[in-house]
Formats: sequence, structure tokens, C-alpha cells
Amino acid sequence: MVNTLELDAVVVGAGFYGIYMTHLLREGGYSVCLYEAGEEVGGTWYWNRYPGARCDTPSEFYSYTFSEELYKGWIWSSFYPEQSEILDYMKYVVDKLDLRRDIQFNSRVKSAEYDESINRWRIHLNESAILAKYYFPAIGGLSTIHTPNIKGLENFVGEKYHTSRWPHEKVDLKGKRIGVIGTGSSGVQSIIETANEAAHVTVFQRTAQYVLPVKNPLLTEKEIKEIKDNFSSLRKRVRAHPTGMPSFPILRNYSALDDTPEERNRFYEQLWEEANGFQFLFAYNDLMLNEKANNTLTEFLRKKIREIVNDPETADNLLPNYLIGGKRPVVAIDYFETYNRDNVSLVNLKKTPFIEGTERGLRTTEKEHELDIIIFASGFDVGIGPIRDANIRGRNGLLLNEKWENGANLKTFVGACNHGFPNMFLLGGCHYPLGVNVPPIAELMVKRIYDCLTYFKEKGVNVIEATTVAEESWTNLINEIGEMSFYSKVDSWFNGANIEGKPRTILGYAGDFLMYQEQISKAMDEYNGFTAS
Ligand code: N01
Repeated sequence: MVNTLELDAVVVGAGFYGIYMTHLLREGGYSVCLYEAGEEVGGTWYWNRYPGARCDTPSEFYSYTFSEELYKGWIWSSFYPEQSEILDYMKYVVDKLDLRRDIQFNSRVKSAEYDESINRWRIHLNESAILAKYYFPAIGGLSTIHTPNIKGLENFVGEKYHTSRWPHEKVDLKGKRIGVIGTGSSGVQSIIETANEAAHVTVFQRTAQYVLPVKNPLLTEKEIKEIKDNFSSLRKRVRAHPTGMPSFPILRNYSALDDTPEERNRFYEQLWEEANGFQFLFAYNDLMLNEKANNTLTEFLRKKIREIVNDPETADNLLPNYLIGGKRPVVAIDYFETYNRDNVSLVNLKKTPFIEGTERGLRTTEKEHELDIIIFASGFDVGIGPIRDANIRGRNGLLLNEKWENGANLKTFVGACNHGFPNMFLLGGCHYPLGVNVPPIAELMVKRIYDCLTYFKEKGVNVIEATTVAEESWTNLINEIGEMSFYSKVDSWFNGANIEGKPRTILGYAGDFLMYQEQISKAMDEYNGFTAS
């Protein structure tokens, strides 16, 4: 017997988007429940608990800003927060907002379909279904894991973990032979951390990465006070920065090409010593816009790798060769230094690809690598995977994933809305900004969507739906900006190229945060992109 509960709204996923949406809906008098597959809140930070997991956005800006009391009631310990601290922050938020009574944990939503006869979403969990007027999947773009398709992997007798499904119990890495597949943000952090404990770490690298140096000092009492005292200007400062991280100003407001090579090199050396993560990308005002300017930085970073890594062959294999910023830059403490350890070795999969998994490990064209543990730091089926898994059917039973043709025909209106899927708002995921700090975007978009609901509610409207014109227009904008940006010039998850056979398409908004706010305002201010009934 299936019980059917009736609500105004269902939210799925207790990350930054889902929590804020639930809060606003409840404050606005809607009956709402947030369903979360995990046993706690946190979203990304609940699932990604691999060794070394940390955020590369300064903690000061990796927070909600909609409430002064909420902001000031939490004190971050360091400049870049660790996974466990962010998880604690999110628990603090839901407790402070008293949201737990509207959250149901251990509840994976299996599917949802729009019932046109009653204008309601029917949302299916394992044992029950819910009818809701509004549906808000806040399931994240990076939640469907990707694991390389290596023949014979099932024969491996050791342990296997994906970074995004890391066990909650401690995994004993001490004295183990560990293979890490992948050198994105998760891989780099895992490699550095596991090397401290493992007998040996073998890194299986497909594409070499630019990894920017960083330090992570504890915040002093003086800094914490300053952060709190500056709250009144915080949101303004965040929204005035191209990536929503105002601790990284443009240091030289002119082209990198306008300095002499000697001066540029001196300046880059200084920044390397300062080790302030993403700050490098804002050294000059055109590093992310002009390929020649970009090359000055990538040349410098390759030189640093050669200087740091003792073994010339390993150094050579670690040299990236693409536009920095075209794929997500990685930030870490002493990554290249890790390759000088006796217990770390590198396999360049471009030279010696995988042949198969074996009982004892992984065989490449060079040899069999014997391992006790394989860590898959191999990323995600970004954007499209979560929508496929969510099984969302709109009018006439059309699956959203079919409408999008698995990504080949991806279309949205402002990332959130789809023609044929009335009263449904995707929070985060496709067509949201690619390179911008997440909490400020979540706040901006959740509030925009909430205001949109209020606007139509006050007019007595029951059903709103994106028009095809609005959808085409937003999608064209995404594609035009994407094509102009470095994101279309480098293979990565930004464009679907990280997974063999995945349709290549720009998955997100490639402009900066200022442009995004302008475009969103233009697209949503008059609500002309919706039909209402
Ligand atoms: O995933 P990724 P991630 N055979 O896709 C390799 C955020 N994040 O989990 O580069 C062999 O970046 C793949 O190789 P290639 C952040 O936005 C933030 O690391 O595609 N290798 C790559 O090296 C980030 O961008 C933080 O050629 C294969 C790696 O696996 C996003 O999450 C921390 C392969 C995947 O890298 C995703 O990061 C962690 C195959 N078949 C994550 N398939 C911080 O804030 C893939 N790879 C610090």
C-alpha cells in the first residue's frame, strides 16, 4: 500500500541550494519537505569525504550571507575550510534555521512525473509517493560518479573506493599499496594525503594538471573580527568579483603582455612564494581572456614543475599543455613536491594506457601494478548524469533526459526551467555558472526563483512554465559565451569531454559572476519567459 502525502513543495538534496530553498519556502508559508538520500545534510560535503578533501574557496566567502545572525554565529578555523568543517557548518545552518523537522534523511527520490490532470508533481520514494505543486531538484551537477571502464576490474581482490563515495568509517591506508586514478581536484588532494600513510602511491594520470600552490593558515582572532565587522559590505563585495571570491583582486589591471618578460617572471615568482591559490589567475586582467597572456603563465608554471620535481622523466610527464582556466584549475599544498617522495610514482596513461584490471592490481601496456587499494578520483558525469538518475517526466510522460538527448540537445531557461516541465525548478547543475563560487550563486538563484513564485502566486497563477522562446534564447546565450571562452578549447567536464562517448556540449555558464547577474536580471525581471495559467 503506497501512502500519498500532499505538499506545496518538494525539494531534493540538502546542499547549499536545497537548504536555502527549503528555508525560504517555509518562511513563505508553503508546506515543504526536503528529501535527502544521505543520512545528514551537506550535499557535496557529505559525499566527498576522501582523505585531504578541502575547499579552495576562502571560508569567509564560502558561506550564506542572507542572514547576518547566521553569518556571524559561525567561526571558521582556517582560510580554506576542510570537508569536515564545512559539513559542521551546514549542520549548524539547518539547526540554527530549525530546518530538520522539514528534512527527511535516508530518502532517495527514485522518480517524479507531472500529472497534468491535477497539475501536480508525483514524486516517488521507495515506499511512498508525494504529490506536490512545485518540484525543486537540488541534486547537484557533480553527483553521478564516473568510473573508468577498465576491462577485468571486477577481478581485483583489493579494496576500491570512489572519492565521492568514501566510506564513513576510517579506511586504513597505512602501509598499503595504493593506486589513484585521476589528477583533478579530488585526485590531487587524495594523492598528497595518502602519500603520508601509504607504503606506496601509484598515480595514474591521463592529463597533467596545473596545480597552483596554496597555504592554509589558521585564522587569527583579529582576522575573524575583521571578517565579522565587514559583514555589511560582504554581499556587495562578493557580487562585484568575477568569481565571487573578493580575496583575489586583479593585481595588475593591465595585460600580462605589457610587462617585460623579466618583470613578469619576477612577479610570478613572488606570487608562487606567496602561495595564495587562485590569486595567480588574477595577476593580470587578461590571463583568462587572451591566449598569449595565458601562455605567459602556463610557461612559468611548467618551469616551476621542472624545477621542483627531481626526476626529469616524472617532471616531463607532469607538464600540462593547455590553456590554464580552460579546465578547472587545481589548488594544493606541495603537490609537485609529493613526486620527490620515495613512495610515490607516476604512470602517464597517455604513454602507457590501461589494458585491464587483474586480481592483484592494474595492468598497463608497460606492466602490472600491484595494489591493495584503488582510489577512483575519476570525477563525474557532470550535469547530465544526475538528470538521467532523477527520472523526471514532464508533460506527455517525456523524460527530461530524453528531451536533452543525453546532453546532445541540452536546453534550459536560466538553468532552472524547462518547457514541458511546469512548476519545476532545477537548482544547480546544467547552465549554472562554471567557474564561480557556489554559495553566492545558490543564494542569488534560489531567491530569484522564490521571488518568481511569489510574483505569480500573488497574481493567482497556479502553473508556470518556461516558453520555448525563453529556453532557446538562454541556451543560445550559454552556447555563444561558452564558444568564446577557454572552456570550449580544452577537454574537461565543463564540456563533457571527460567521459568517452558523452555528447560534447557546454554544460554551464562560462561568463563571470558580474555578467551572470546582469543576464539573469535581463532574463527574469519581467517574467516574460514564462507562460502562466
Ligand atoms: O573530478 P575531475 P574531481 N582514465 O573530473 C581522470 C570540484 N572539486 O572529482 O583530466 C583515466 O576534475 C581525469 O582525467 P582528464 C571541482 O569543481 C573541488 O577531481 O579528464 N583517468 C581527471 O584527472 C572539480 O573540478 C574541490 O584527462 C580518467 C580525473 O580523473 C570537480 O569537483 C575538491 C578517466 C577527474 O577529475 C571535479 O573534481 C574536489 C579514465 N577513463 C572537487 N576518466 C575543491 O574545492 C577520468 N579520468 C578543492
